[in-house]
Amino acid sequence: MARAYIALGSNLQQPDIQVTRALSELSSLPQTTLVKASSLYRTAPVGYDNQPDFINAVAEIETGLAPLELLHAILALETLHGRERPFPNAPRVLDLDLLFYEGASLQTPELTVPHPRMHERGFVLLPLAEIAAELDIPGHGKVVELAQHCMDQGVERIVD
Ligand code: PH2
Ligand code: MG
Ligand code: MG
Repeated sequence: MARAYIALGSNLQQPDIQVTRALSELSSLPQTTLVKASSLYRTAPVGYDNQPDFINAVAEIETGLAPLELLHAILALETLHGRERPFPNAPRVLDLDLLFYEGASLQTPELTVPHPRMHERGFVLLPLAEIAAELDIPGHGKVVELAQHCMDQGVERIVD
C-alpha cells in the first residue's frame, strides 16, 4: 500500500457538492481507503481570471493501485462528474490531480509526480498543510513552510 495525496477542485455546478461527492468516491476506489480529508477552501482562480472562484480540498489516501492506475481511476471520476476540457485552465465541474505518491518520482507524458506546480499554489498548499504539514516536497521543502508563502493568494478556509 502507498500513501498518496490528491487535490480536488471545482468551480461549476455547485462546487461544494461536487468536491464533497468526489471525496466519498475516492474512498470507493478499488484497493483504496480515504485516510484524511482537508476542509473545503474557497479560492481565487489562478491562471485564467475570468471565471468563478473555486472550491478546493486535498485528500490523503492509502492505495494498492499503481500511480498510473490511480491516475486513470481519478480521471474516470472526473468524467463521471461531466468534466469537459474546452481550453487550458477552463472552468470545470471537477478536477482531480495526483499531487504526490509515496516513493514515486515520475515524468511521463501522462503523469508527472510530485505535481510540478504544487509547491507554489496556495489552493493546494493551504489545504495540504491542514492534513500533512510535515510532508517534504523533494527539492522544495516542507508543506507547512511552503504554505506560509501563499497567504496572499485569496485562499479562505470554509468553516462549517
Ligand atoms: N486549478 C487550475 C488552475 N487554477 N485555481 C484555483 N483557485 N483552483 C484550482 O483548482 C485551479 C486554479 C488547474 O487545474
Ligand atoms: Mg489542476
Ligand atoms: Mg487536472
